[in-house]
Amino acid sequence: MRFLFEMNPKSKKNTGLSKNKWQTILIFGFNFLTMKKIILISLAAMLVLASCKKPDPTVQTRLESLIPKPVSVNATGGEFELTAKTIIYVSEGTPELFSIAELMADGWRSATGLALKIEKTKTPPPSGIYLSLGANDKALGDEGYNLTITKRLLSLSANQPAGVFRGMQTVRQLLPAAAESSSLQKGSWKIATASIRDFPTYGHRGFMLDVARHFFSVEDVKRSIDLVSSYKINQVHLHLSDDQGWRIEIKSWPKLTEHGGSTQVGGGAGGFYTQDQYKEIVRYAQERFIAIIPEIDMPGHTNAALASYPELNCNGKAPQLYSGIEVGFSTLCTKKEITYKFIDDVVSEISAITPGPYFHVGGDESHATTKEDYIPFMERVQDIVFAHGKKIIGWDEIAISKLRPEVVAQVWSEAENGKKAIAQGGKILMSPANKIYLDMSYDSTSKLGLHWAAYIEVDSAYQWDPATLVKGIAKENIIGIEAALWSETIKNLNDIEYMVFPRLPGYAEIGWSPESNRNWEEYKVRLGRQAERFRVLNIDYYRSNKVPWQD
Ligand code: TNX
Repeated sequence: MRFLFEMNPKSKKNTGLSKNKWQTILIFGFNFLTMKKIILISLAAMLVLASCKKPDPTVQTRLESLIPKPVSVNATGGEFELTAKTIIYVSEGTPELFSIAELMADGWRSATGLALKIEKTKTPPPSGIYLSLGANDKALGDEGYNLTITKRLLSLSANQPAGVFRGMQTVRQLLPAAAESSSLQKGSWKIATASIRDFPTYGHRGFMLDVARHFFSVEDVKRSIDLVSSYKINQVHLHLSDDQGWRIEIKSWPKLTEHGGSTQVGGGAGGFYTQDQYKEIVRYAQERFIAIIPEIDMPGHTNAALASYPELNCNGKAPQLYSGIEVGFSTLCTKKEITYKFIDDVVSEISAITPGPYFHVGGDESHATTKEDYIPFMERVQDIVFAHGKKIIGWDEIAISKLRPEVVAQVWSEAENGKKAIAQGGKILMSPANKIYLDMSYDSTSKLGLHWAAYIEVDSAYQWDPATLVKGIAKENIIGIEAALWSETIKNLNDIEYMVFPRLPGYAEIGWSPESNRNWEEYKVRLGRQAERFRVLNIDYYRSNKVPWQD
C-alpha cells in the first residue's frame, strides 16, 4: 500500500495539474487499484480454499459403505456432483446401455428433480456420466465393471451391458439415499471420487419367491425384483406350483389355474399369472439383467395339479384342493403315459416364454413316491426338459437319479446328495436351509416364519462361506447361492420385505464379494448405514439388534 502511495507522487512532475486534483486522483487511483487487488487476491484465496475444502464426510462414507463390497476401491478424496447440466453419455451402437441410462435417469428424476439428458457419443466426453463397453479387461467377466470417478467425469465401463448395470447399482449407493425417494427432495447429489474395480465371485446369485403357498401379484414380484437387483442379484426363481396352488397359465391344461390356482394356504382366493403377465415379469427382470427361473415342482408337491386333472392320479380320482402346510403327501402317477404328456406340455409352454437358460423341476420331499418310481421318473423328466432346450436345476434329492452332466443340484438339505451330483459331473447351487432360507425366523420372538432348520439372525446369515461349508463341495463345484423365501407364513409384500431385509444384502455379498474381503464386524457397520436407504425405499425391514443402525 505504502509502495503504491510513494510511486504515484513521482510521476506527478510536468503534468500541470493542481495539488488538489492530484490528491483526488491519488486517492481515487489508490482506492481503485487497491480494491481491484484486494478483490482479486480474495477471489484467488477463496478458490484455493474451495479446492482444498475438506470433503463432506457423508459423501466419503458412502464409498466405504457399499454392499456388496467391491473387489477394490481407491478413494481420491474429491466430489463429483449430479446437476441439472449433467449429461449421461452412452457410447454409440450400444442400445442396451441407452436403456440402462434411461432406467437410472428415471429412477433419480422424482427425488432430484433433475431431468438428466442422455446422448450418444463416439468419443469419451470430458465431463458428465459416460457408459461404455469394451473395458478390455477379461477378468471382469460378464458382470464386472470399472468405475472411474473424477470431479468432472464419472466413467463406467464393462465388457457386457450386465456389467454396466451392476456398476450403476454401485453408483446408486454412492448417491445420498434421498435420491431414491419418490418425492422431490432437497439436497446436493454428490458422489465421492474414486476408482473402483469390481466383479463377482459367483456367477449365480439368486433369490427365490414361493408364489404357490401364498400368491403374490405381478406388482409385488416386480417390487421384489427391484429391491434385490440393487444388491446385484442376477437370478429370480419363481416357485410356480405346489400342493396349495398352480400359479401359471398353461393353455393346453386350463384347469390347472382355473381350479388349481383358486386357493392358497389358509383358504384364501389364490391366483395365477397369465402367460402375458409372466412375460411381463420376465421382461421387467431382463431389464435389470436378471434371469427368471421357473419351477414346476414334481413328482411331489403336486396336489393342485392332481386336484385339477383326475387322470394324473394313479387311482384316477381327483383329491380336494389343499390349503394346509403339510408336505410330502402328493405324487404324480409316475407309471401313466399321460403324466409325461402333461409334463411335456407344461415344460414346452413355459420354456417358450422363458429366455433364461434354466427350468427348475423341483424334485424335493417326494415322500409319497417310492424310490423305484422316483428315479426313472426324474430321468425321463430330464430328457423332456433337455428336449425343450433348457438346463435343469432340481432340489438336491434329484441326485439319487442318473443325472445328465449339465444338471445343477440345489443343495438345501442333504449335502450327500450334492456330492452325488458332483460325482456325476454336475454342479451345485448352494441353498443350505439353516443358513440361507429366508422363511426361517430371526429368533424365537419372530412373528413370521418357520424354524425347522434354524433361527437365522442377521449375523448367522452372513457368517458362512459356500465353498467351505461342506467338505467335498468346493468352490469349483459351485455355480453360486440362492436365498429362498418359502411362503407358508408370508402373506403380503410387507411380510416379504420383513423376511428378506436385512438378510438379503448379506447373501448378495456372500455371492458377489471375495471371501477374503468379508468380515461381520466390518459388514454390520455398512449394513447399519443402509437404514436410511431402507426408510426412503419404504422397506419394512427387521431391525435386528445385532446391527448398529444409523438413522
Ligand atoms: C422345505 S426346501 C421345502 C418347502 C417348504 C420349506 C419350508 C424344499 C426344497 N422344500 O416345500 O416350503 O421347507 O421351509
